[in-house]
Amino acid sequence: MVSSKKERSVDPAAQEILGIAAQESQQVAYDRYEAMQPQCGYGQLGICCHNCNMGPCRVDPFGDGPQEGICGASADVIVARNLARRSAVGSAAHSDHGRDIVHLLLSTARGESQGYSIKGVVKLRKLAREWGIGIEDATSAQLAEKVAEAALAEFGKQEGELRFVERAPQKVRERWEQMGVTPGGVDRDIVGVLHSTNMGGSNEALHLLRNCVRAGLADGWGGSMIATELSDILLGEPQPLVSEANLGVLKEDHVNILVHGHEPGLSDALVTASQSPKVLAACEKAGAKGLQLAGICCTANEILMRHGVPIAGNFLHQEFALVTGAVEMMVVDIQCIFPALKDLARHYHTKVVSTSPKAHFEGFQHIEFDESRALDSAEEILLAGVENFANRDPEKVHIPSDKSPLVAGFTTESIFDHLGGRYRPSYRPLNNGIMEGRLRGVVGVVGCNTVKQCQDEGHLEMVKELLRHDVLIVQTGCSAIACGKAGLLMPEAADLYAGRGLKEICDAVGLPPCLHLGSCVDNSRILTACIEICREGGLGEDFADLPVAGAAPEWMSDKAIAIGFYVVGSGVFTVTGDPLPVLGSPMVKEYLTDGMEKDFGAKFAFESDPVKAAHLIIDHLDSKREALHLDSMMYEPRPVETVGQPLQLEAAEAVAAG
Ligand code: NFS
Ligand code: SF4
Repeated sequence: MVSSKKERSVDPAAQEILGIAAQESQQVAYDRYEAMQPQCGYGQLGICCHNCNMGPCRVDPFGDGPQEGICGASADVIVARNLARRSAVGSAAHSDHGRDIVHLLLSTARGESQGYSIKGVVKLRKLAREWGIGIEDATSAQLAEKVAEAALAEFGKQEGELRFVERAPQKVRERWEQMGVTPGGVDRDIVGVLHSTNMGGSNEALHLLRNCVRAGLADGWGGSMIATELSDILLGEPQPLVSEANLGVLKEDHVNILVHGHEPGLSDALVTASQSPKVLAACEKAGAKGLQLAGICCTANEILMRHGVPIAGNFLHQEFALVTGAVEMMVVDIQCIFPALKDLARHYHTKVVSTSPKAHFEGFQHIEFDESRALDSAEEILLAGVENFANRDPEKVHIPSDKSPLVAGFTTESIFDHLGGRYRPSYRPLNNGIMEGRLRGVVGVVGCNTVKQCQDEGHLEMVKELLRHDVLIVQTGCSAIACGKAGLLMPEAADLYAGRGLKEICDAVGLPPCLHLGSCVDNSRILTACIEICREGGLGEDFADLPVAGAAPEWMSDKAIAIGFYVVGSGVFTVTGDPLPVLGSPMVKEYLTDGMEKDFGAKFAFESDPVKAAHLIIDHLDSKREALHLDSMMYEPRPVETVGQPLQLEAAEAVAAG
């Protein structure tokens, strides 16, 4: 039974493309998902182990068959061990990305890269001060070299704690200390957690679950935070800007080149190279009006945040983009890339080019990106894309017209400026808004798309329900793109979706009700924003006190597991759509969704209905508000019937007043 287009995605561009893919007999992920049914129940429940060659072993969830593996590992241990591995893999992915940024900053500081300069000087000086790196009259390059060396040492650190641990509130650090999860070195923590999952290693579920947190914290307060801070230093601190999202950003009369993946180093160089006279001349010669660069997934978010390059789509759009028949080249680096792209590339004329020494793909062309000649490398890649314009088959071109304007480029620091004004930057208005009951709280809605849910529906339904209840939304990753495509990242969205209190705040300071903070490593910006909220005062001194929460309604990647563990491990309640793969162990499920709170100040909830999930969050925010003795909410939630229509307060009041 093939699911309908509408069951697959709420995005009209996606629905249109799914129709075209079917007409042209092209498979996309949803088709492979259906062919995969039924999926392995042991895997879904997390009770399959192949950690040694006596296995694979599985535990019978109905109690008739084996209740432990050949070595004696229980379902609890197997489930927790599998989860710890996945948390470590997610942490490794973000952290290895962070490491590459550090190397690029280092080579730029030493004059060994091409086309990069140190753009975030303010942040560089701030971080140098924070880390006690002081050199009298140092140039930016000298300071950047020292900061990069110190950051690099965070990965291989063998003693002590990660430097960014000092940023965490005292109470959070005390809990980590008690639980033995304070991150001490990015690589060391990840290796330690992986080691614990080796056959005959740790065989206590609770210990393994603490290791899930430890791997996560090494990501959030280590690899990801380093990635964000050093990307800002090297490539510039994002500032709010306007752009567009969805497949309608592709242009029929242009050469369309997409970047997909995660590392900002390559995509940033492609942005620079896309303006080179040589590339533009090549476009003209090829008979194209110009070059349209656009992005998919998090590398898209990186160049959106810093250059306003439009977004072609989120995770599941990687295949849809090729089905437009109008993409000359897709340049990929690392993470979230479907190897299946090669099949669509064969049917259409698209060249798919892998560029990272860390990720090669059968059937893609590999052109390795060399940062010592980044601009030349980027130019060569683009020229090969332009050349492919001649191979485009006009018969196969179908570009949906859908696209939406959006505002992106928010950071912990730029929210500051927006809220308090450039001359009095402060989180005070935000804290006051929460304290006086105009805002219920702040929620991070983040994460992926998955074929297990209707694309974007979870993100959009949850966000709209929260907005209606006066919750300010912060976003990253594919969730931000989902909301961008749907118009929720515009200031006007406050009028259409926000409750009255949230709308008043958005109108007063000119913010959209959903703030796009960047890529998934930029979830670390949510941590630093929470630090600022605590520091500003009035809402508690611990993340666990704050009326805040996290959500990943359509998560799919191991990176999302690591993020979940550092967010919950830092004291912030988090709801996932699909449950984590732990249902084969009632004990593990109970710990994650309940017991964890006494150890870490927060817990997970699993709820696949996005509106119900939003209400779990709303109840959570209200309980935190109550514990803080905050004022009750100033206004009733916005009535459901008015969602999506302009809220004409003045007019409504005038009528009411007669
Ligand atoms: Ni995050 Fe980004 Fe998207 Fe999920 Fe993949 S792109 S790092 S993992 S799918 S949000
Ligand atoms: Fe089986 Fe134990 Fe080996 Fe896992 S580690 S495969 S449960 S024997």
